[in-house]
Amino acid sequence: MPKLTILKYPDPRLHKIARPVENVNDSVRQLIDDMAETMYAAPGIGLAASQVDQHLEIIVLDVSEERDNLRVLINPRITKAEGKAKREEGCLSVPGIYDEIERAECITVDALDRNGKPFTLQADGLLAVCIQHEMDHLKGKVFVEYLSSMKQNRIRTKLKKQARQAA
Ligand code: GNR
Ligand code: NI
Repeated sequence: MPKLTILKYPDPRLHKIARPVENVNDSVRQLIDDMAETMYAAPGIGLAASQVDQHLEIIVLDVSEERDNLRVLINPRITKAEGKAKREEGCLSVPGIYDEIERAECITVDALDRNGKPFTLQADGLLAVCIQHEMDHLKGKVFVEYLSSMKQNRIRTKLKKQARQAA
């Protein structure tokens, strides 16, 4: 069992804004390892620290079929975004809800790796979608907030009911 718990929408802690990591030290690396374990166990293709109530700019991702290509982005910044693409998204913090969201098609991202070393990544397709989805979490934004308020209300009601029944 992974030791981290994923917050579920509409938990207000999902709306906290993450702060940049100042020093990529062993405690940051421990959090990254725990996040990766939690993402793989879920299973999901990405996880933002915000989702496990750690409000630091840290993302883990793995969009590979084989689940053997973990990517870690610390303090990510999008430096270039081109095109638009619509794709169905889901979220581990909003279980059972899927809807189409429009995002940039191709992005260039600067970030730090798990050793604090800067790198630049160009992404398109599912990886680009996932990075933008995770960066939204760091800003306190959950994908359902792009949907109409009627859809958001329905989702809130459904998830509150699910949480009640689970309790
Ligand atoms: O596991 C996930 N799948 C997914 C599918 C389409 C678009 C985005 C995602 S991210 C999601 C994991 C998650 O909630 N990350 O924040
Ligand atoms: Ni998510």
